[in-house]
Amino acid sequence: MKNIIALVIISAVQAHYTFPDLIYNDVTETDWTYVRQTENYQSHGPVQNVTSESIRCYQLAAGNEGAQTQTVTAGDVVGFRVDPSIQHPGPLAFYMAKAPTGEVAADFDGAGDVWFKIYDDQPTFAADGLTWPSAGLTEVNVTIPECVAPGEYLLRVEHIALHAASSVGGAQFYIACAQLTVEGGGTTEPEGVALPGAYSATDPGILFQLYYPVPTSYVNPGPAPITC
Ligand SMILES: *[C@@H]1O[C@H](CO)[C@@H](O)[C@H](O)[C@H]1NC(C)=O
Ligand SMILES: *[C@@H]1O[C@H](CO)[C@@H](O)[C@H](O)[C@H]1NC(C)=O
Ligand SMILES: [Cu+2]
Repeated sequence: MKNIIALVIISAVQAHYTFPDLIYNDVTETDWTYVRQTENYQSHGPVQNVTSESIRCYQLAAGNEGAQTQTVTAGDVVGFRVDPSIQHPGPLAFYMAKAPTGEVAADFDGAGDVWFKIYDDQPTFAADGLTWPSAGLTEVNVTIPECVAPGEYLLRVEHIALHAASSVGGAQFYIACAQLTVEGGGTTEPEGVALPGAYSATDPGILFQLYYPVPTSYVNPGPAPITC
């Protein structure tokens, strides 16, 4: 009993989170059905080394880890449940990576210059501090761009917690990847970046002083989101 109480207190203090379930057509899947199980599935802790392999999908193990692939239509909204909620301040982003022709998402490791961003957000700036749109959310979602070519994809969610980001390695990355078959769509196959590779620990949006003096701008790390 004591141990359970201690664990509860520790997890409350740590305020960490995971993205275990894909949400599609208002259905929230059970944990790790369409999302590759992450290394932090128990601890809920973050990735802090942006050059480590963990920055890609934070996988517990290589391969698809038994995850299934959800079929969606380009233009649809797809979400992730947050366990328990976005508890730290910082930007939310989504990336996609298309598997090479002939390879299914379940076999795709996401290596190479394959990741393109489809969404990121900005805080509102006020004299008393920054407010992020994702604060406190228990689910986060994104529209699969209508123009992307149909095919097999990984969808990567990333929330960067900035509360301790004023020292190198202090930013906390919460990440997960789901497997999608995208139907419909257009012909766009955007240029991609590599993960790891796209981020440096000293990027202005990663090494960032959140509190005082109160910032008046924020530069999202990585490429700009694609536009259709
Ligand atoms: C980050 O990860 C890279 C690649 O695995 C490794 O070489 C480096 O030592 C790590 N840095 C820290 C601070 O752990
Ligand atoms: C997306 O997430 C937001 C914030 O949780 C929610 O208000 C909205 O209803 C969601 N949209 C869809 C289509 O699920
Ligand atoms: Cu935390």
